[in-house]
Amino acid sequence: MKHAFPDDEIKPLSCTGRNLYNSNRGSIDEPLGNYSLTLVDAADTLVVMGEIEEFKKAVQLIIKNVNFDKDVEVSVFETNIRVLGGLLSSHFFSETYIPEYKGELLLLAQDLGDRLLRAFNSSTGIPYHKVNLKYGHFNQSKFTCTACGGTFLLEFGLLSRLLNDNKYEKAARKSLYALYERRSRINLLGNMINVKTGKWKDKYATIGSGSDSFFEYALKAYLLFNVKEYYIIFKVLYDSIVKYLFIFDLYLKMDMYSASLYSKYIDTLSAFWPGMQAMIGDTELSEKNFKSFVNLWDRYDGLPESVDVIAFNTVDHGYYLRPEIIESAYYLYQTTKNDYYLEFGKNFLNTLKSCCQVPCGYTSILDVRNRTLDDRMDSYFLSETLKYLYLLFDENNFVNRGNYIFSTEGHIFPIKLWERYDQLYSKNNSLFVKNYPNPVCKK
Ligand code: DMJ
Repeated sequence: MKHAFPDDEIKPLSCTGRNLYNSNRGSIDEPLGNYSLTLVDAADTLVVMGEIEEFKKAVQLIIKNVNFDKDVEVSVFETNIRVLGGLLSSHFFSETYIPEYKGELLLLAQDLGDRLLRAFNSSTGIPYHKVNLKYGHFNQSKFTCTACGGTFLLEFGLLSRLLNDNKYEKAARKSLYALYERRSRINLLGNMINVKTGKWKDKYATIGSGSDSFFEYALKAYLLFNVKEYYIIFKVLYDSIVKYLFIFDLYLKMDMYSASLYSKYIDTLSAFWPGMQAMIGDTELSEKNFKSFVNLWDRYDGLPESVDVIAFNTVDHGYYLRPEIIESAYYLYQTTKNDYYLEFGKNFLNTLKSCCQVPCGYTSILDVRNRTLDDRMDSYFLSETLKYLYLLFDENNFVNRGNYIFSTEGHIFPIKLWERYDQLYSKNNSLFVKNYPNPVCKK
């Protein structure tokens, strides 16, 4: 806050801020939007860590400074998971911890939701990849990734229920179904799609980069809202992934039609999968997969962004402080209570301290082979990585005792008796009936 606010992120080596106007890292800079990204993304971590006074200050700053009426083009997916999700989670906690709170964060979330919604105006219902927050134009690129089209149900579903307006969840469902309906005969999805024609561009199935949170949201939307159709989508795809992608305790990229090997590279994002498997009780498979990532972690003292699993070399050599491996350790510890995961947590913490602690925070490693440092600390480091690490050890934390679900960005949403979508909107809910997903694969 001292060195970077109101910018989006801190450069932890040079102790300055960065935002959309000085972004220089191509697509990995997509989350930037000149909306104090790290503050919004990380506010609920303060509550998890018991820093309620700091949380109150953060909420005041968000209310006073953040607005979305800006001529900036942002990633619809990233803005949803990091900013809209952050606002919603902080909204819930503000209702509990800030007596004078009047719902200002929900109004901001509504405003942002309306701006993002404009990107869903495509012929398939799958959102354009980017949208201009002020004018609503979308980027001319017609391609987007599977996760980018299928990671809205939690945030948009909550917004619909909190505002009693079904338009958000309706758009999120339509996009999810549009992708699901385009699965192959063997129930695999591709990784990149044309939002205008609905044709796959990247015809390989993966649980990693570009697809990961699609599966996570189908499952978690079922858990949060108790809508069985979301579970059917999850289960149909999950079974095929385990059947066709799981080889040598890792999930490889396979051709979505023939299930033949597409690539021998795996990416660090796929380390979230064992955590999700632990959630559904597939512990044995989860532990096998998790140990493969621990082997990589031990070998490189960090998890390289991408690895060739046959040559056993790094392909993208950076470790960007990502949360997935510690997220999975957290879930596995919650379900097994095996000290192995606490030991891994200590190892993770020690590595972070020794490799990455710098004057103004923690920094990414540019190349794990020679330990050169970058000058970046992505907002998810505070929102996710440190949250899961903290919760792994703080067994009696209210989150571990309560009924909550984590969004893909680690935001905390209460599981309660949210009204089911079909009950709430049964009168005008043609989408629900018409597009009921068919779990039997198309011939
Ligand atoms: C986060 O923004 C989310 O976890 C997302 O689903 C995937 N990538 C980053 C963290 O690596």
